[in-house]
Amino acid sequence: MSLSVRREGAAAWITLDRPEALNALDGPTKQALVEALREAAEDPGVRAVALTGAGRAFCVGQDLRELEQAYRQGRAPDLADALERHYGPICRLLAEMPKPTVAVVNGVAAGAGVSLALACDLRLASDAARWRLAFSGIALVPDAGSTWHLPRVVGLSRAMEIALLGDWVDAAQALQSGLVNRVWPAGDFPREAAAAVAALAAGPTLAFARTKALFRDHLGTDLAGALAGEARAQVAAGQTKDHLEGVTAFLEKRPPTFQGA
Ligand code: T3D
Repeated sequence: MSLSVRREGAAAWITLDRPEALNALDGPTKQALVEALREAAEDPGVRAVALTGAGRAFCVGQDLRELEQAYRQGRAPDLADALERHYGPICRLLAEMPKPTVAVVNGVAAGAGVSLALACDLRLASDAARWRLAFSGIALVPDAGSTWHLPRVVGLSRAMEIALLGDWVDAAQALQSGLVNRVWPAGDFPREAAAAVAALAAGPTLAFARTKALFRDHLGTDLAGALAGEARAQVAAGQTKDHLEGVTAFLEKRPPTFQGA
């Protein structure tokens, strides 16, 4: 099996599991990822989703051996199918998931592997991780949402640098540029990342879902539109059990216990 899913409390952990190919994305892995993300999105018991890789890599992007025969015969491959059936849906499922999504970047990330991490809400990284957009190395444009996400995450100038110069980005550079949110030493990484994911899964899930949607929607909205969107979302958030629990817990001087409802 090229992908595994396990539950840790209310968090779904999806592990790309082709360590011998550095978790390159072949057809079955991409299809399994689409299905795992759909199930996580629809399961109300799942309140956070973590995406990680088995072995020394997070994900090195498209499996370049999948179309080896066509390439060796000098035939141009049809890339539309993979984008429409897999990369597009995977990117949207991660970005639009109604609960937090976290890329737990344990090791090397390249090509569409970087795109997947960028589609997540947060990126937590081991100091052993390194990043390369890599598309230019095979004369392609960045895809799977990375032309949309990367400039928004690190700014246009840095995005151009990462895409055009094609250098490796190490953990320190990734942290400095905002490409990742947290970096831990490799030895501490599994424990620290698990704790961060567990904390998100114990959070106010509906408020998180609305927060994600507001940030994304308001990237293309003027201030008046953003204020109106916030008002609509806040009225709904104010009706949730978790809002009542949050305020009650504050008044009772205790930590809140959110149910994601
Ligand atoms: O086709 C389409 O649909 C187009 C869409 C493209 C989207 C993309 O993602 S484009 C970018 C694709 N990714 C890359 O270009 C990265 C290719 N990999 C590398 O450059 C290197 O593997 C790394 C620098 C990431 C790591 O190097 P290293 O020396 O640590 O490991 P390695 O020996 O190169 O790799 C270990 C194994 O993984 C090796 O297999 P082997 O020879 O031991 O049987 C290698 O072939 C395999 N592997 C690494 N990357 C891929 C891969 N196999 C298939 N596809 C890969 N992308």
